[in-house]
Amino acid sequence: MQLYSLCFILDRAGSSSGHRTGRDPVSIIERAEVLVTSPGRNFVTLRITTSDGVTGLGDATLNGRELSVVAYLQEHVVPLLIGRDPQKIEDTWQYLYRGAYWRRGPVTMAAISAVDIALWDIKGKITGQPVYQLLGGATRVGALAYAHASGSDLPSLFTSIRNHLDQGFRAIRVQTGVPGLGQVYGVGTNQKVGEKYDYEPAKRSTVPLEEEWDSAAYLQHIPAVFEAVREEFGWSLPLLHDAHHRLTPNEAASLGKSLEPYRLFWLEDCTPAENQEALRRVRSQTTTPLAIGEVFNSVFDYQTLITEQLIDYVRSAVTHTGGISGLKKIMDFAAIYQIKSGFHGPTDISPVGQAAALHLDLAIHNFGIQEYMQHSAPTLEVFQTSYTFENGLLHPGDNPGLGVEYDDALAGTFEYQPAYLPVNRLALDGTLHDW
Ligand code: GCO
Ligand code: MG
Repeated sequence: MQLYSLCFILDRAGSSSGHRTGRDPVSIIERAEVLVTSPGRNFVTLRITTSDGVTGLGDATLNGRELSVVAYLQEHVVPLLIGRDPQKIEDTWQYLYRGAYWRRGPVTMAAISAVDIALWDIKGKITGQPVYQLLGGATRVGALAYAHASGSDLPSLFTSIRNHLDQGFRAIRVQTGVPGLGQVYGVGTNQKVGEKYDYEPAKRSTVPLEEEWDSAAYLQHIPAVFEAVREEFGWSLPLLHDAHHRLTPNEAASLGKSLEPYRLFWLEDCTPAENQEALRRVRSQTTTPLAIGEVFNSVFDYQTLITEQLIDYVRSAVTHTGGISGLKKIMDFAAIYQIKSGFHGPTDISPVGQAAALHLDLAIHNFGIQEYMQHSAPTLEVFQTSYTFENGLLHPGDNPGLGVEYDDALAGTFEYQPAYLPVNRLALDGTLHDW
């Protein structure tokens, strides 16, 4: 008994991470820094450094709630990382997930995602391989990307679609203004010919801005928009649309039906995502393909949706579902049910998160499409990326790891500023509605 205890103590002492899952590490995690910058919008980045001087980056941005993840990482994760073996990605994932006792939730999962992504970056650099090679290698030459096009009316929507086609996009998300309503989700400033799409819903402000909503007006308007877009741009262009969690199951079923003639690539977030059963009603009524999941953070959020084949696309962010390791598991589960990926890629996913998504896109067999909203020039100066966009396809590049560098000096010139996503109220009587 005494001998056993002694061995145990020696083993613990021999392993600086204090656990027994194999050989002693060659290097250990020496430092983990939580970096906040705001080149036009807020980003939170975790940088892990090993005792060999290898660094890895992870994206910990949770739009509008950034500082909660900063605190979670700083207070409860960074102290646990120091001394651990940077090569043990899965063990660290389980240690942070099961070890917290309080499972799931966007803050916890954004923090775990950042650690996971940073450790994949480090493993890539240690082995000299881009991350997609470590995930099994490329199963395609690039990831089909879709752009955001929008306009307050049809002529400005058409200009926006043309601008994106001119840039090489081969799939387009279509959002428009709704007659009678002011600013609505997804509609940026009207673009002129050749001008870049500009839409940032998280406005810098100490309180959220308010938008107004009317589901009946929206349901009346949208089918005519898609009819006009099909007439103008033909039938071969993949078109997507985001209803942003606003409809009841019955309204969503009716929208899906009314859009069937225009053969959408997908209808996204037609109902509030937390009620998985709601999708049964929608699914039984329409063949319009459905995508859901950008606010999910674990495989359990998808359990009914995947096993009952209620959706066609997993919309999750690699930054909110436990990183590359977490999202890969969801996609392997989804593959059994012929459900594909459509990973979240708006500008509130940092270039580090976008790169992580691209490595996964390239490696998984059940890839569908990748959202690509394109970051601003200042953001791409702080985060220098190796990913490319050619012929409508994204590629993560072949640098070891994720292929993203962080410019500390420049990042330091952009201080955090409070910013909130809008809230939505019904135009009729001011009732708070889903945004
Ligand atoms: C999308 C999303 C985003 C979200 C944003 C919130 O489909 O890209 O709906 O536009 O609104 O990520 O932070
Ligand atoms: Mg969306």
